[in-house]
Amino acid sequence: MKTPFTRNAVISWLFFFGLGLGTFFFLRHINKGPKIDGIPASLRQGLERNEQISRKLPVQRVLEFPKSAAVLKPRANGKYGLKTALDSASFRMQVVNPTSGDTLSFTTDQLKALPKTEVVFDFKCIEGWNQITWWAGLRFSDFIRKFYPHLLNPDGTLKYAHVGLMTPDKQYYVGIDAESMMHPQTLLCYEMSGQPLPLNQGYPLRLIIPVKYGIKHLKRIGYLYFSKEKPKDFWAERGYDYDAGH
Ligand SMILES: Nc1nc2c(c(=O)[nH]1)N[C@H]1C(S)=C(S)[C@@H](COP(=O)(O)O)O[C@H]1N2
Ligand SMILES: [Mo]
Repeated sequence: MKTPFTRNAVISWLFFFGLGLGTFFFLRHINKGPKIDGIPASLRQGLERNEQISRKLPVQRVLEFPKSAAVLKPRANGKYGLKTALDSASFRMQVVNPTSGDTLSFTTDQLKALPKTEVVFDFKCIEGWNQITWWAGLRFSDFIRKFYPHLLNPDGTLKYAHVGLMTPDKQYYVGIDAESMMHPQTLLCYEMSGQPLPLNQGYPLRLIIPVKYGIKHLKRIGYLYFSKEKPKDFWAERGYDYDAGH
């Protein structure tokens, strides 16, 4: 009769016990080491290596859907930078010109004069939910071509590697690679589901950048700037992936 304690069974148990113990000490070792922006340095380096690889590939277009597929009232998520009262009459998007240092202020009416572009796509939050939503605004690339053509290379790419955005109170801020910002699906957005943006979803102006996770879709754009270095980023400082593309 066979017992559960055959030689092979014992070897297997010891093998898996050793593997578990090894994993435990390996993870403990990683966790005790130096941290970069909230996570172990080796994990951060892993994220950065992924980012270097994805930077070498062109940013793809995300799939678009018919408007009928969009939810009517998309869920609102994240209030950082929206807690300060909004004075809509004095609202401006302030853009710093990196060559002259001058700041230009844009009203939403000035921006609405540019061609209106719509996108219906699957909005994904890193918390694990997603929904098909419908947005309208102007392409960021159209904005640059109209107001900042001197910031473009002859091939149409931006001369600066990154764009930074901040809420008017500077409590929420993101940094985005220039290629994703100049992507044709990236909008300075003023409408959701065919209506003006609700206050908690970024009225009067927010970023919609379908090639990135929700964390990068900054609501209530107060400041926009161009940078050679990575701009500071609220969630990257708290342990998340800086790139947040998908
Ligand atoms: N100003 C600001 N913008 C923000 C956030 C925030 O906390 N503050 N949260 C982000 C996150 S995590 C997500 S998922 C989306 C959610 O957009 P929604 O409220 O329109 O669903 O907004 C992003 N933009
Ligand atoms: Mo999110």
